[in-house]
Amino acid sequence: QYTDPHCNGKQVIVHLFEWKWTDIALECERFLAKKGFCGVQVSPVNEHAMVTKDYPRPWWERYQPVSYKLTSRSGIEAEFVDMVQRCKKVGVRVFVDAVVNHMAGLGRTGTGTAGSTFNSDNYDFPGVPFSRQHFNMRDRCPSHDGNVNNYGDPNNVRNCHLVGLTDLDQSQDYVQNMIAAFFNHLIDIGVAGFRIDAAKHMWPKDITAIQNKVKDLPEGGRPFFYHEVIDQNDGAIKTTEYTALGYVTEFRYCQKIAWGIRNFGDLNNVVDYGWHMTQSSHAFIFVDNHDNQRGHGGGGNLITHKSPKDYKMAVAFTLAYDYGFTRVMSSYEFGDDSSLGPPHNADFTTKDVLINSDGSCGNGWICEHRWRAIANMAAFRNAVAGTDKRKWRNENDQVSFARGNKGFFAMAKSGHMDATLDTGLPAGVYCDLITDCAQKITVDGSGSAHIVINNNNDPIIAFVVGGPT
Ligand code: LAG
Ligand code: CA
Repeated sequence: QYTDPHCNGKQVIVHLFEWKWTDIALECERFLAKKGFCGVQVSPVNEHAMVTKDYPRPWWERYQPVSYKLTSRSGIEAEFVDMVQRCKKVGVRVFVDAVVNHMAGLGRTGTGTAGSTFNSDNYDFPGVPFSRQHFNMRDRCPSHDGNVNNYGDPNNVRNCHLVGLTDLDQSQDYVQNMIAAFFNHLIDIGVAGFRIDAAKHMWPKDITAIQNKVKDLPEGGRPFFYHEVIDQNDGAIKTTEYTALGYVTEFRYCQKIAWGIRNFGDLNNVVDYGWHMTQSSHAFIFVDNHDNQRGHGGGGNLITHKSPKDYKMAVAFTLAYDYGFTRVMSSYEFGDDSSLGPPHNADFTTKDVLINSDGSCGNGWICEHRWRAIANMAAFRNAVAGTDKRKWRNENDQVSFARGNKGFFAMAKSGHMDATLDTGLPAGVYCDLITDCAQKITVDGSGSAHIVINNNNDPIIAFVVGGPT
């Protein structure tokens, strides 16, 4: 249940972090559909605080909801509707980052992005409306200062205020109804599913109650759900508490793939059930996300766009491998400033995504999802979906494997490889997907092929049965 992303079997979504709705609509039409992406995770769509205290308009203001009206820093409701419809028309679905654990943080008051007033200190959000009685108060929260501060205690994690954010009580019928109405509004518009922000900080039974109030998609079927649960074997909350509710984020994979790229030997162990990693059919995976790439939630020594060669290998490998449901990150430049909002004009409106003539992005947008070693691997993952991994080889800082008899993938850390390998694929001439067919690979009648990698920037080769020729 809740595990079908409703995109015709496609396998990869991209998080266009902080993009405006107008730009996402264009990207669906000009790029994502063609490359075989299933969908886009968009930044929170609902009304949020405009933070100026502490920092001028940080990205994280969007994680401080004011109401469920659909005007945000990414655009107004009409633009959102237009985007969802245009993307859907070309087969690309929209997944909404749903922030429903909490409303804005204590100490914040004023007017939100849709014009609603709010006063967090009074727990007053008339734009919904929510008031004091709908929140978890100190009587339900066992921590001394009201904040989440003991990850060993589920009551503390789920009933206290996460970093001072006013914590909704989702056990109440009224609160469930408001959240379900928000979701149902989005489903009416054509959204295919939800990322549940801070799911770790909500009780699974309360999320289930909300899901039970959410309608089927207009075309039939339950919406796709993936729950954000940071479980690094370091607290009381486990991803397995959420697998009945859809997919669950698997942050241990971020750590494992970083180790694997730094030391190819560790790629033998990138999915480690001894480490309690979530079963493949419920693991929602990514190399990095908008938090841990800048040292927020679950951060650490991860691989990001800041080391492009390692990043391309990490993402390409992830898309080739037979584990989980995959999301690709698409970032903007932030240097060392972990609060910096998206590229913006002087009045803090978000800048357009500029597309250069070579297909890369400008105006401060990184667009990892357009890097060819990443973009072209979506088609690989789509083509090999459902197949097992075979012919695994990992030696001399080179790794290669087949997916069933449908695809073959190889990668060389040094940028050089020259080997004759058993691919297990039918005889024929195949196109390397990474180079858009500039390189061809011949598989002989015994399944053998001479695999050559000579590219220090994109040290990867990938080809599939039924691909371009
Ligand atoms: C998430 N997943 O569970 C989001 O992925 C993550 O980005 C959110 O935190 C968090 N949960 C709450 O939705 C982000 C920032 C925080 C930020 C918070 C609220 O990582 O740093 O907190 O959004 O905007 C900020 C300040 C805190 C302050 C708090 C309340 O950094 O110092 O206490 O606001 O005013
Ligand atoms: Ca909570």
